[in-house]
Amino acid sequence: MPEQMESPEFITLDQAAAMTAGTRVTFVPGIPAMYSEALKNICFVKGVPLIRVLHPRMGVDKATGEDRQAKLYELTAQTSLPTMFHDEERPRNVWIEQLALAERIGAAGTPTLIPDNFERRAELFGLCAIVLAEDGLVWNMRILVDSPLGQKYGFSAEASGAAPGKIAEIITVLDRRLEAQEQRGSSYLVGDALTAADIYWATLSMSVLPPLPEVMPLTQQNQGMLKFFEANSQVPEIAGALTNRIEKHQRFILTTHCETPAVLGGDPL
Ligand SMILES: N[C@@H](CCC(=O)N[C@@H](CS)C(=O)NCC(=O)O)C(=O)O
Repeated sequence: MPEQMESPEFITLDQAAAMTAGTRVTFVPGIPAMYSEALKNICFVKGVPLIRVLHPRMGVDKATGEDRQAKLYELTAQTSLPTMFHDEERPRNVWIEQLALAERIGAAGTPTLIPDNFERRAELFGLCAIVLAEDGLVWNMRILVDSPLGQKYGFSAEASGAAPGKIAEIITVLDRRLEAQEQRGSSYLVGDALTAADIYWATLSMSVLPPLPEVMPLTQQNQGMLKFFEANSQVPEIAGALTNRIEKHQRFILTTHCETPAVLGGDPL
């Protein structure tokens, strides 16, 4: 009998915006939205307690006829997730500023996710950017197929055609990096300890290499998304770049340093 899945509370965006204390982050219950899942893992490692906020979905509210994301846009001038509120500070909408905030407010004694050494820090942000930034692995993953989300993030036949090659190239850069690190006795991407690069890559790599249910549980809400991730791992160029080393690192980081099974809310299958 699988372990009973924890079901977290979610507050509304209005409630989150009205609060003046605590760290509030937007999620979709039951769905591992990749950037939200990564920020959740970053905050887990940094010991930052999170208050979960319902991300307003795209579209019009049937009752009021209003755009469901109008308030989100008013607060943040964008409509993606996660949005991160902390005390009365300005909301953060982009991974690099969310990471800086988590590092600053993180609990004493938790790992330093952004190296003090600037050479290592340059390596860290370079590796994170090819995964998270525009035209990185996730942006290209999203345009592998034509969808409302793909359309929002620049889908075209040409861009979609080039996406598998770019994704494979990025995976190979990370694989070569892990190989070089292994040769110097490190299981991590940068230096000799866990950094944000490991957490971001291990989490975002789920979009091309979905982990087992013990790590990412199936819910009624995420079946379609996990099937999409599974299909991505079968795209020949991507499959060709996915090594055992990549799989081992993903499993090691998620099961050793992150919360597993992932707590998503929603309805367990
Ligand atoms: N703004 C974020 C990216 C966030 C992002 O792309 N989030 C995806 C989910 S993981 C999203 O919101 N997708 C739905 C949407 O854009 O409506 C960043 O650059 O760090």
